[in-house]
Amino acid sequence: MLPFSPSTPSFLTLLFPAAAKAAADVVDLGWHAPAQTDINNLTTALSSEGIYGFIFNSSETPEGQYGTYNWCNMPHVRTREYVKPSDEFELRYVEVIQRHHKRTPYASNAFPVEPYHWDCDDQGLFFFGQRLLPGSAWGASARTFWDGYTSDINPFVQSGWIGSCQFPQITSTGLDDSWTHGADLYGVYHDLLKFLPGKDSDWQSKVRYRVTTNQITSQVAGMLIAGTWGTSSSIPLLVQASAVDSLEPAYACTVGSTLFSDIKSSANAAWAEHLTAAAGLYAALDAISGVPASDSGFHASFDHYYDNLSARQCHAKALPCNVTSGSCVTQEQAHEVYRLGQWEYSQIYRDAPASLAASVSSYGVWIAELAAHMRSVISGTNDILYFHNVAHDGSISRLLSVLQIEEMVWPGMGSEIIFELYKRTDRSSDSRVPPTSRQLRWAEGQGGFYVRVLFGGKTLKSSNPSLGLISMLPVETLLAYFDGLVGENASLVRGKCNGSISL
Ligand SMILES: *[C@@H]1O[C@H](CO)[C@@H](O)[C@H](O)[C@H]1NC(C)=O
Ligand SMILES: *[C@@H]1O[C@H](CO)[C@@H](O)[C@H](O)[C@H]1NC(C)=O
Ligand SMILES: *[C@@H]1O[C@H](CO)[C@@H](O)[C@H](O)[C@H]1NC(C)=O
Ligand SMILES: *[C@@H]1O[C@H](CO)[C@@H](O)[C@H](O)[C@H]1NC(C)=O
Ligand SMILES: *[C@@H]1O[C@H](CO)[C@@H](O)[C@H](O)[C@H]1NC(C)=O
Ligand SMILES: CC(=O)N[C@H]1CO[C@H](CO)[C@@H](O)[C@@H]1O
Repeated sequence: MLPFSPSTPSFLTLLFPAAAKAAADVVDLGWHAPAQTDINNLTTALSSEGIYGFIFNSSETPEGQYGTYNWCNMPHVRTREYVKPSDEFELRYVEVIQRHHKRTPYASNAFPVEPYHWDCDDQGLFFFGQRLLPGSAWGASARTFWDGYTSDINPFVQSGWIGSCQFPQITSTGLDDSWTHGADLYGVYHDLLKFLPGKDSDWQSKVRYRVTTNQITSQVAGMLIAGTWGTSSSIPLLVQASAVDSLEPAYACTVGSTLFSDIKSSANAAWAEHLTAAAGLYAALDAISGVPASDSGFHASFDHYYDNLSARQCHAKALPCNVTSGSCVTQEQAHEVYRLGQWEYSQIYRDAPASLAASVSSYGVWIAELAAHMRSVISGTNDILYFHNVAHDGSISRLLSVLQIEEMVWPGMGSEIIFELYKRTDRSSDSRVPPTSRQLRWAEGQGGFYVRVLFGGKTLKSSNPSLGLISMLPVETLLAYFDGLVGENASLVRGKCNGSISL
């Protein structure tokens, strides 16, 4: 990778010239391999037992085990476990990005014959337009909601799942998880840290919520906001146009798509090896499900089987059986699917050296938006305290890839990454930021802003030596890393996506 050399004076250069220059000169923009663990070890994925102590069959994580990976409801910050920084650090800004909570499977992940129902008659999807202009002669909209049903007359049967849900739709218990998630965030950032304003204050001018155009993110946001603020009033959800949305991400990025396809192709020896080694498992699952061996969607990766099985288990539904032969998917087969799914996510987003370039190009716009939010807080031109994004596993995975997380996992339902921006207030204090050997501390006494990144409520550890354990990292280092990869205001991203800027 080329060292980052800004051609125009950036915000940081103007505000903290020495710090920004030092950061740009020394920050490491290269890809660094993740740690070797069971998750990215193909032998373990294929031939161990269980699923590494992870939870796949309930949203509840037993007390005392909170923080454990739970596919149905990933850990997030809560007052009980939250580690409060020392008093010399004053919180100035929080940006949260999370995956939506648990849902039905997607239509594409159903087996050819789906005798099982998923019904959603116990909830309404409220959907209506209403003028925002005050004093409109036509008044407020009725609170209309979608009431899914199947017609006895309609001869066209939708392929895939049957039932009154949309596929996908956040389930009722997934809505409950969303509410709890919101309440827990208020517990930490209001009750514990006294950072967010109270429920009866003008909190709406201090916070922003953002979703993708996939409706399930709005379903989560409504419940999350109610859980946080105890409100049932009208709240705007920021959303970009569906063809260019950076949060999902949905903007066209040919180079990024090609890099990801190459990782998931026989051109990648590790990928080819895992599919070959899993042939027996595939044959067994196909015989039960009736999925033809020629179905490329099911056989390009374990994604579809994983979603089909895990969505059922998270909702306490039995593993599927073949009504003709009577044989059923066993728990051990399901666990092997889950282990292989974890291995695949680590391969796609971390182990493959091209993963960084693929994620940088396809998620670079959101990265630049985050950087811009932090810059405007630092320069005092933004009084938003809290920005909350509701997104997808593809969003969280790309962000973990850009941050080069040391141990990649498939981000489960409700997975949460938080960026906390602090200002160090007490410069005379003797207490020092604990130095980590390879992190750069040149910014001490310069801007005085520091970042902590939490994943699943715990400090995120990066394999990139410039980032390391991202706890009170001088913000100049993180911004120089982001700028070097995507450019300030995403200036490099279109070029990286269309191949006019080499990666
Ligand atoms: C992968 O796991 C196997 C079986 O536990 C072990 O023998 C091997 O050393 C591991 N590979 C790496 C690279 O850690
Ligand atoms: C969930 O899975 C764990 C481990 O596989 C098992 O011990 C537990 O009994 C299961 N719980 C339910 C409700 O099936
Ligand atoms: C069930 O098993 C039979 C016999 O192995 C197979 O022909 C069929 O495709 C399987 N799937 C379903 C959904 O019946
Ligand atoms: C980035 O965008 C912001 C806001 O639009 C602007 O103030 C700033 O000058 C831009 N920075 C660069 C380097 O173009
Ligand atoms: C590729 O992106 C660059 C940088 O934004 C742009 O100037 C150029 O027009 C784009 N080329 C094509 C073929 O879209
Ligand atoms: C693997 C699996 O669960 N397959 C199932 C996917 O879900 C449908 C319906 O729930 C089952 O019929 C399939 O067997």
